[in-house]
Amino acid sequence: MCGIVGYIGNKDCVRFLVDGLKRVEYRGYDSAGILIYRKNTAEHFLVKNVGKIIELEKSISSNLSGNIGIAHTRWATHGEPNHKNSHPHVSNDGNIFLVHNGIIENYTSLKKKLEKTGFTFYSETDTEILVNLIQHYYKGDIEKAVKEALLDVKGTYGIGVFCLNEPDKLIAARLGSPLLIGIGKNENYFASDPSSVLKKTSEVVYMQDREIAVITKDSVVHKTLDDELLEKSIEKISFELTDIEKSGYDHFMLKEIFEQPKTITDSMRGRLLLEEGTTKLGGLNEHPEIYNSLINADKIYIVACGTSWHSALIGEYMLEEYAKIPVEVEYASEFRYRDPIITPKTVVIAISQSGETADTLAAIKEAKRKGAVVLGICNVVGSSISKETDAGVYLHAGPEIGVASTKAFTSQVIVLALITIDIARRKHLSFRQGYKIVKELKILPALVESILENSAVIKEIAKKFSSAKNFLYLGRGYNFPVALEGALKLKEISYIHAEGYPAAEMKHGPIALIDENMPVIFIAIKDTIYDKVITNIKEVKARNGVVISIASYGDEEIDLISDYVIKIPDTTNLLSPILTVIPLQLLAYYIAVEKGYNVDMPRNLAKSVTVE
Ligand code: UD2
Ligand code: GLU
Ligand code: MG
Repeated sequence: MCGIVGYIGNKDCVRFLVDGLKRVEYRGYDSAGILIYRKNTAEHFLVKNVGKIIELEKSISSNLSGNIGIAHTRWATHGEPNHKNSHPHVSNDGNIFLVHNGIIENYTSLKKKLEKTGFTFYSETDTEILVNLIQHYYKGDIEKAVKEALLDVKGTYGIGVFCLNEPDKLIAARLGSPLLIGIGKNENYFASDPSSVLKKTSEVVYMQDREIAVITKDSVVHKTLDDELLEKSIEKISFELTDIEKSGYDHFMLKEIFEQPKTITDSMRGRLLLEEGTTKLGGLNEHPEIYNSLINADKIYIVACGTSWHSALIGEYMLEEYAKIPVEVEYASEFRYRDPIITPKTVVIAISQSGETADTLAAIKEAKRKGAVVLGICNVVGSSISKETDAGVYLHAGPEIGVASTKAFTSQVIVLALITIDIARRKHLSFRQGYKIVKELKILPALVESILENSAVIKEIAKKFSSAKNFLYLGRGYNFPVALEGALKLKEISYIHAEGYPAAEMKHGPIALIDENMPVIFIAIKDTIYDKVITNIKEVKARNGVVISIASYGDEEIDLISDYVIKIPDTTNLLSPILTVIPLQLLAYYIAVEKGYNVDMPRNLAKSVTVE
């Protein structure tokens, strides 16, 4: 969840490490720390601080310099976010330093063992156990000691190790937490995310589970934990520096909301076949046997968490309506533990922006153990889920940095629509029907653009309601999951309690909450269930509720029964979530800004949830 960065070379690396941490700060920002080694004086410096990287920066003295270093930004799992729990952690003898991303699950038993041999622990972290376990095995060869220690460990880790006795090398290793090596000239780097090294190099080697790397300033040796030498290939980072910068926007989240016309286009690029009234997904066609399993499946499970779970629900509606395959959407964490029924014709689709979501990864492993074909829908190329799945489709939406997901959601819905149309067209969907949807897909980016151009209206509404204590979001059909997503966005960044419901469910309970202080957001576009939604709006108005409607251009009736209306263009039913969600993303964003919160780094959250 956190971020780690390391440098070894001849240059001063303090700035590089701090900037590298800033690139991944959105993943965890409970505390940060840095260990710097200065070769010519053989001195080392350990600086830590609680809070964001800026706090660390404040504690770094202006004359701190060195040519080897490891750095960490933490998302606390074991022990509160205080100074002593911050990384880098140091071994009892002061010789070994460790940054760690993940969880050492058997740390209690390891701790007992180490305590018996005289070790003392100063923090509450699992990480401090590991650094001392490495000391325990250390007999003058740090690489060997790390390997031996890791063979005792259960859990997940991406680690960077520095040993004062062997200051010409850094050790990196991974199991379950992402890690890569950046290749430079007379210097090398490691990082949990490519964005941390991109300023220096676009050439990286992605590490896989149970691999270890010995990094010097001019060499990198890759091995398995069992000491087998590995030939690894160098890959190019697929995005550029501008993709991970705010480019003039106040927040990454706002940039990412406004980027959606482009990211939606990118998710569809090369995948629309208008002349044939269908779509084509290279990632599935490349694996015909796997894809056939999906086409002929008699049941699909979609497993996901959070926002991806909401896109999965939309996928369920699409696949059942058009591809006519029964779909069940499960929280990945539930799926894993409840012995799901997997038959030879069951296919599992896992959705995750980061491709590192621990719950989803665990669900995939469980599904595979039971013999299911597993497909992935991920954004991050080369991520653990993309590697673990039999085949899949990338979103190609570019790095998403705002903690609250926006552009990944719309791209997930796009990809689910593309898969649905291709399968449906192979079955019974007519050319005319397919053509109509593909044509709508083509103009979708322009429609999103037109909603974004009207953001001022939403900003005004946000100002009026920023002090509300509760919000209710209601929608039906394809827009029921959008109601859930709108409520989640508000919770995540504005800390306002919000609930999403299918509009008709309101009268089975939530209606009791409605009074003049309760804003109710209705997704009431002109679709097949429009009339039913209008009835629901009237029910709210009859109880003095305040109604904010997301409605279709040209709908005048809705103006009469709503207090506020946000008008958006129409599209075909299954694609409507891509348009209806945009005002809800903006509303949550503007309310959070109005309340003065840190939109990109909401409290207690982290971008990719790599712990279960
Ligand atoms: C590929 C290239 C794209 C472009 C295009 C041209 C990549 C990543 N994509 O896109 O850049 O050159 O071809 O036609 O280089 N996969 C999984 N699990 C997942 C996601 C993907 O196994 O969760 C696999 C997928 O089955 C495929 C590969 O990763 O083998 C790339 O998937 P994609 O969706 O990017 O494929 P495509 O053809 O759209
Ligand atoms: N489990 C470690 C801790 O709580 C590492 C957490 C992280 O990945 O940031 O310190
Ligand atoms: Mg179903």
